[in-house]
Amino acid sequence: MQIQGYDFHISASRLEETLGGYLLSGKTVQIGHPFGRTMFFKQGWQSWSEAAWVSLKENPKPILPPERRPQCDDPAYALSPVHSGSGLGGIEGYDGRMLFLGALRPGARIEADRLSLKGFGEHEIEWFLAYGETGEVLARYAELLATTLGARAQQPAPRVWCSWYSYYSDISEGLMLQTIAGLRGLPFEVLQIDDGWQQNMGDWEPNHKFPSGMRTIALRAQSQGLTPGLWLAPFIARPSSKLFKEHPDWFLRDEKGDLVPAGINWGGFYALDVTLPGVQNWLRNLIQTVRGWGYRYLKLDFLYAAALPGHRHAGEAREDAYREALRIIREAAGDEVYILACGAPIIASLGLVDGLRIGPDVAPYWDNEDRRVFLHDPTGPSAYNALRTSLHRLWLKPLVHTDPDVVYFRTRYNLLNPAQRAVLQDLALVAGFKATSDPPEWLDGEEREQLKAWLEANPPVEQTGPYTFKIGEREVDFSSWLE
Ligand code: 9PG
Repeated sequence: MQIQGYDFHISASRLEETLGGYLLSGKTVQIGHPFGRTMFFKQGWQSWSEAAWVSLKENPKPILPPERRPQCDDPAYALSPVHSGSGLGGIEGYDGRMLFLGALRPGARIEADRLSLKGFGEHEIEWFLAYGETGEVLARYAELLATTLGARAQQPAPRVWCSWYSYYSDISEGLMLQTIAGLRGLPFEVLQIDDGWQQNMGDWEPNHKFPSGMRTIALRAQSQGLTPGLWLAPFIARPSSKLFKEHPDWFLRDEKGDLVPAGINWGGFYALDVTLPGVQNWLRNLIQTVRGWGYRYLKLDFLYAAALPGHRHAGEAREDAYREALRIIREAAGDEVYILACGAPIIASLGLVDGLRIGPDVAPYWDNEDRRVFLHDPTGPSAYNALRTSLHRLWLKPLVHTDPDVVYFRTRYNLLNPAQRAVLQDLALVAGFKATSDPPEWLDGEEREQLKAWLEANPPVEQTGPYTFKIGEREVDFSSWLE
């Protein structure tokens, strides 16, 4: 069939025209193309997974070491010899436009090679097929996703202070109260406590560093006009947790009955089978508990774990199981609680969460070359990895607040040079999500003023090309930073 002057061979069980393209149906659909070994628009599975244009001239290289794969991208395709992505994908045509295929529901995979673009899923799926300018095609796809999955990005995103990228897990009640006091006069809306407050992964009660309990900090934040925010990883637990010891039968296992490893940090951790009624009740209770402490902004992390391959009680497709668990969390939290999904399957989270991390962690240094180059892992913490993947996920903006992770204004404990700090600050402006972890005490007078001005500024942002933007009167070009 001819589309925009090119010959494509389409196999699908149904094809009909829609605004800007076609709607296809099928468990598997395939589009034969004439473009050969061109560039592939890859969209990794979850927040931290790579999103980028990659060349079909080189074979994909599996991430090393193998144990890290479950927390980097969809482990089911870690060894695939074919380039692939989650939910959507495209390939570059001779004229620079894109042949695009995107699923209109969760649980889909896209593969690309020199002859075809293929979509497949665990069940019958509806797809959007188009050939056109990348920006236009992605905008139309986002419009269709809003009708099938919903969109929740109406208000501007809150300005967030997050404890992770300065103190990491070395936080305490005293430090958080001191930070709240130091933030007086800076226009933040959320004070978010990250990893380090809990007893264990799985045991979501305050540890000895928070002797007065979590309510105290929530109250202090509130009294200063800040929405209290809390980090949780509700779908995972370490084997040393009370949760795991009391309910070993709640965890995801494979067909042989062996536990499915969900990641390697903290000595390894496992994923809950979120289709079990007992687990679903536990999730409801957990969310109601932290809500009861006063938290109205929840950063929910390592969410991919609920959608890992495994044998589930309800036998549901894994992204459907994940989405149902997220729906239960949304219901328990209520509509007004802000949910930021992190380490989260992208498509399956849409419509249920307010914010979505769209890249790997930033770090106070530019590159993570050992992991990126020698271990083929573009998900390691670094400013560069965060910039690259986030820039290729900005098409999500009409559907969800896109969080490219924090920016830095501090020079203390920071290897980023001024231009590198500025590029992250601009990325946050174009993504529309402002956050930092800089403790007020670490900033000198000038840095504090710069942070304040950046938080206050609200310049209009216009995308003028794949990597170029107008921010107010400034032309910003990210392409030179992508090598
Ligand atoms: C807290 C952190 C912060 C951060 C999150 C997430 O693959 N990994 O080993 C890996 C570890 C930590 C991590 C991401 C990946 O960071 O993105 O903002 O909340 O957890 O532990």
